[in-house]
Amino acid sequence: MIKKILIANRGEIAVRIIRACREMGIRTVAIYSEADKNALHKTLADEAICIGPAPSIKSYLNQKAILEAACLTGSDSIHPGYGFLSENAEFAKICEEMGIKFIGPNYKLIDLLGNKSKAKETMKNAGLPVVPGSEGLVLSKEQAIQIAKKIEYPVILKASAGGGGRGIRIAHNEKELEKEYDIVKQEALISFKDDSIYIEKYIENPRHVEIQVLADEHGNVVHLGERDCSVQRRNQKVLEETPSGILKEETRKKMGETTVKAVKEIGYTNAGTIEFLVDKNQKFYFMEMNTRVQVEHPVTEMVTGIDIIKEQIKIANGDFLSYSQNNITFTGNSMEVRINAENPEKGFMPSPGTITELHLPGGNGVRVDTAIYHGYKVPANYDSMLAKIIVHGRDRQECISKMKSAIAELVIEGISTNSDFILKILENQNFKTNQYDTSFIKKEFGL
Ligand code: MV4
Repeated sequence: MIKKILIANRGEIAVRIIRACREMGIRTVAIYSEADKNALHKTLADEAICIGPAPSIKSYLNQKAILEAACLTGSDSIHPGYGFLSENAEFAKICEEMGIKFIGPNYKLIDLLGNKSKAKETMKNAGLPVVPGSEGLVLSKEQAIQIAKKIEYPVILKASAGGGGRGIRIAHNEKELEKEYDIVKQEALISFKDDSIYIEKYIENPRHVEIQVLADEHGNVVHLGERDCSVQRRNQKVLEETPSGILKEETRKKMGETTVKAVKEIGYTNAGTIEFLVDKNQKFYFMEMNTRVQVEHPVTEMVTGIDIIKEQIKIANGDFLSYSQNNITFTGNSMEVRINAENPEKGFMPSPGTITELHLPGGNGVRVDTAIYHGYKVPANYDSMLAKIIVHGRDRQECISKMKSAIAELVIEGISTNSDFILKILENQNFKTNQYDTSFIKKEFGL
């Protein structure tokens, strides 16, 4: 029985997890860095332990310090949140060996799915459609050229150890491929200490659509519909919504069903997200699987009424899923925006500092997930996300109206934020009419 969870994270997601635990009667242990001694997650948890200096590498990524904190506090499990150690297979393995339940899938699946080339092969074998390309890794420049001739340009080179848009290069012809091949190899070696790459056909102007799944430890798998995350700036999501405005009901059904089948097939457990690219002809292709809870999970919670964090904990506890596919229903639309401490006027440069005035929006169908408060000092050491504003409406139009109203109400002073930039997205004609894809921000705002 899970009785005490150490939350190996900070910020809004740590607070989100603490709240779920409190509702469930589970004790919580916060870990915090020296830069986070005034952080909300430290205050809200039942217990808190300082695990090191400000830099992540010495604190939130410090496996030894975190595991010592877990032992010292008698924590029976660890929730890793997102980022940090959440997709670190080695950490999940050590947890298991120490008899601490890692709230996520088995370390072998984290390892497998973290290797993007192996993940693609595995999911292809499990029945998911994939983009045509190399079968596994590309071992030489000559082989890359051969495959590109067959699948035709443009092509995309991807680092197998990459993911989330890191370590990818596009080539429109053989000359570019020769150049980009060397660059992606070199970058992968430096960034990931692993220069293995694969190649595939470059899908132009796709949508990024992902399916949320829950899988218990008894072989039951359900999906919670999709999230459209096509509004991104340099591979960073800015706005997410559900349902996707482009999916036909038939496509949605097929995506959900094939995803559940594949997830069952690979023996995955806990919460997971399967990312797809969807092209103009409603063809969908498996990209990557994320083995953690995601930043944008609230939009799914809004339309399904399912608490994804609570489900993660129940699954880790060995419980059966509380839902079967038949009793999962989807009501209305939901949209989320990420408010970041950054200055769009200065190339979105991070803007840490003290929040001197604060008013967070609220009201019917408006949810704010955040760990900031009046007088809080945003440290320079971590991700710049300050808050997520999530709205729930009858339809997409109502979501846009609610979001504009919520942002108009938002007051954050003392630091710069991207809230005006988000307003411009919400007022953009192509966004309003659902005519956007992953290149939307680049095309519309030149960013
Ligand atoms: C692609 C692609 C087009 N064709 N693969 C970027 C992040 C990583 N998850 C995969 N990515 C892409 N892979 C093929 N074969 C376009 C992207 C891509 C992208 C995907 C989703 C959201 C935003 C994106 C921005 C640029 C490129």
